[in-house]
Amino acid sequence: MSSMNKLSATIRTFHSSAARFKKNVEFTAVRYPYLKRGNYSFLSDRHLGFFQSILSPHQVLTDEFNDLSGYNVDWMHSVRGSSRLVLRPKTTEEVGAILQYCNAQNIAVCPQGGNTGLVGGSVPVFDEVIMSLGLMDAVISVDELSGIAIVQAGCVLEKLETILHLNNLTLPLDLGAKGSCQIGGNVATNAGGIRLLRYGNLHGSVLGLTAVLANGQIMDCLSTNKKDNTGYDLKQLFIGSEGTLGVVTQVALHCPSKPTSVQVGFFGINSFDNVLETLRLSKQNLGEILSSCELIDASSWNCVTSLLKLKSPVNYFPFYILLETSGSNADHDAEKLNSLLEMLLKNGTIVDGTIAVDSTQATSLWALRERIAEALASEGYVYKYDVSVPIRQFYQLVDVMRARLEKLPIRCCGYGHLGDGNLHLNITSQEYSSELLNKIEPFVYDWVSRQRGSVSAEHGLGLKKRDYIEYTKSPTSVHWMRRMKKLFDPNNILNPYKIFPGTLNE
Ligand code: FAD
Ligand code: 2HG
Ligand code: ZN
Repeated sequence: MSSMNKLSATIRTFHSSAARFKKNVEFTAVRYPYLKRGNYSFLSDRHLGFFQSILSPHQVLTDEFNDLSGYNVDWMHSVRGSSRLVLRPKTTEEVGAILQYCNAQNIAVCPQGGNTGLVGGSVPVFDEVIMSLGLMDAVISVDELSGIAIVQAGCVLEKLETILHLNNLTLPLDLGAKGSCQIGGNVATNAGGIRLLRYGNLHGSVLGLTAVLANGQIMDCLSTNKKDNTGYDLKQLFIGSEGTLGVVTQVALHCPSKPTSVQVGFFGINSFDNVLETLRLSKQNLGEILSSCELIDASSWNCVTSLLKLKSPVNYFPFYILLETSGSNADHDAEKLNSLLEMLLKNGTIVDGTIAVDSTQATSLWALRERIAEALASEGYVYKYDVSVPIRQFYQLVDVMRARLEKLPIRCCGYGHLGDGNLHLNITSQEYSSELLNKIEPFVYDWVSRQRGSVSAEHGLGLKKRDYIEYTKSPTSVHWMRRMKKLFDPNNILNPYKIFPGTLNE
């Protein structure tokens, strides 16, 4: 055991450094020629004149005077739209006026938060107008007693977390992109992340929201009641709707008390059977203080340590588990974790490990997990699969894909939210290769479907996964989703080409 000390409360400030590597990103319309532009209006001077009449100059960015590539290209540098206009509303009413006009003029709109999405949903496919929520970043209120925060949608997650901490509260969600992603984007994707194991997903934590519908109508569901059984819970429709049903402008979030004692452990493990045993015993022995249980395989560990030059306190193992506990009594929590570790070491379930002694060490341990996506992105093109699978089959898919792809990719690795059954299978190659893609898809989805998993556990469908929705959702469900989309957005102006296969306005 490298060290076994208790860690006082820690505020992790790790965030995405958005892998902005200079790469020439092919236009989506060129890479995927089967995508056809919908019959939308082309942007004219008259349209521009209208937007300029209701917004200030800094709220209207055009390609004539601005570099819009940061808005047109996704974080992974894998898709690229050709929008010529970015609108940056500051209020719900401005969002309403913009959408009302776009709907009347048949102008397609792509809502955008922090643009950290990983499925090509946050950028236009063709020339959709981008509605960027970044100027709507106010924290409207925080109430320590009720634990309720009301926030504008464009507030960056890390900023919100800092303010919550000042009020002895914390966020019910946390993810590696927190330095850039926005709470509205999180709600729109129903983001999961590393605390879902403890606090559940946003369907439970969001108490209310305001959304602007495609026709500009403002839907006020900004309730702050924890309990409200008055008819259909319409806010749920917008959670995970990926900008296709409405634009989220405000969110009321239920926030837990900030833990005063946080401990982070990092263990090396010899087999996947022992990974499962570690999970079982951690759940059993840590109970209510367990806040994360993340898996890293040797290939992901290699990538993050060698490409980002991160130091690992534990040497080479086939698997690593990062465990986090969050509680309110440091002695009690440390005693629980220490006796768990003693047991795991004694019975040979884990072979080596460390517990962070302070928040700096905890941050370094978390970096080994949270910066994997960034490390992989630096390797070239990344084929990302974010799947739910039964826990016993969690790692099988990685082995299956390695055997199938042999030497074609640079790397085929697996990591993710073990405690939630959410595997991140990542495959890298130097450049985008349709040959490799065709060897992966639809095979990978077929495999997940046979396990009765989900083809997208937390990243959503966006553009890249939309053709596979029916692999793990029944045709009846998809039929009713389409009906809902038609009802809320009959002209299909909101984030077209996303979520559903084909174009809805055909
Ligand atoms: P964007 O990427 O801008 O948009 C995502 C989708 O939401 C798009 O379809 C967009 O149209 C829509 N949208 C955005 N804002 C609004 C709005 N206000 N109203 C309506 N629609 C809107 N995801 C996880 O679930 N768990 C993780 O652990 C995780 N870790 C990540 C780590 C890294 C390093 C990176 C780069 C990404 C990670 N992600 C993770 C993915 C991503 O961060 C999440 O999907 C996040 O919720 C997206 O938020 P965003 O503000 O960047 O939204
Ligand atoms: C994470 O958990 C993110 O780190 C990204 O969801 C996953 O890169 C991925 O595949
Ligand atoms: Zn994840």
